[in-house]
Amino acid sequence: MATIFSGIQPSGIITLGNYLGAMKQFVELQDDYNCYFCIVNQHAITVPQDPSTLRENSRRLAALYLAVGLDPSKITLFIQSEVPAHAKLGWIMMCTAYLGELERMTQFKDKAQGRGEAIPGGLLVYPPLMAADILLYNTNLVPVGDDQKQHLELTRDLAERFNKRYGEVFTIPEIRVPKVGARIMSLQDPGKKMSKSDPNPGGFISMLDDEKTIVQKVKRAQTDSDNQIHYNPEEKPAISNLLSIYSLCSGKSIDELEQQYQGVGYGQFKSDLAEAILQTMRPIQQRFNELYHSSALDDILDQGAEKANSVANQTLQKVEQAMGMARSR
Ligand code: AQP
Repeated sequence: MATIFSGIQPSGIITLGNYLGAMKQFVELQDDYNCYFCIVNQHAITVPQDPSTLRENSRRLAALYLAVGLDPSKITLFIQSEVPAHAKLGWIMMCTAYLGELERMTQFKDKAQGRGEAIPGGLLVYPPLMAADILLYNTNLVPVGDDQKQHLELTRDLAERFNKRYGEVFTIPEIRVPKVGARIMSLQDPGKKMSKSDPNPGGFISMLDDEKTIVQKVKRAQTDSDNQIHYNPEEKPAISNLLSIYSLCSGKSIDELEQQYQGVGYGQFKSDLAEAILQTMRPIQQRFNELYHSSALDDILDQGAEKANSVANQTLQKVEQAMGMARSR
């Protein structure tokens, strides 16, 4: 069975964008792949985090992974910092990467902007740590949103560079990006992707927002100048984004939705869209509430860490052996 690895940062409460772009695919894949899903808290600390909020968001994220439909008897769910091999291989991948290629990463450029001299070093070396996350599990496929494509290409380059120098140690992973929903945009600025750490909460729908907040956020979402419900991401980015969200939440195709809303105004469209989002979120939030305080969640994370440690340590051993870092007796 081929292996999947994917991670999400507990850098806030995950958004509908994270769900539609990443998590929804995980659920579809869990029966056919050997799956590792990770709460990447070491990535989250590449920008400052409040300790109690980080702890809470990590637990929330664990509960949400399961609440969306992942089955712990089929998948391995764990917290990155509980598997020390990630940081160890991360260092080796940092030594494999070149400064120029790290500086070219668009996420680094975006996140470094406006920080003056106080750019955390972790922002620059985020991609080699991500490469380590993936390579430790001999991953064949990485399901992610469109924004992570560049990091994935770098992961492949680093793995190939390492294999060329030290022998065939790493499996070269493929990327899987969904056809629709790969990049859900901000509700307030359709030129920017929806992000859980957006300082403007009107830009994103959090997976734990209450019903009133969701309805309000959809009502206030930006639209385009004419009053037509038509999919055209270049000319009508705002309404096209809402149509993608509607399509993914309702299961109706974009063509079907365009037909349904011919001659209908934005008001009715938005109120139906809010209802489609609520129908997607209600069962998830209900399962979340059951799981969040349960000790079963800790048991699942303990078992996940045990399994992940055992696989990751084997890969790390191979790497250290190949590089001459393991002592021979
Ligand atoms: N807007 C999005 N549309 C589709 N997919 C998205 N993803 C993120 N935003 C969107 C996908 O979600 C997964 C987890 O992302 P992450 O938490 O590791 O980091 P990120 O991509 O930087 O996500 P955020 O929400 O924007 O986090 P912050 O605000 O902390 O930077 C990935 O598969 C990602 O592609």
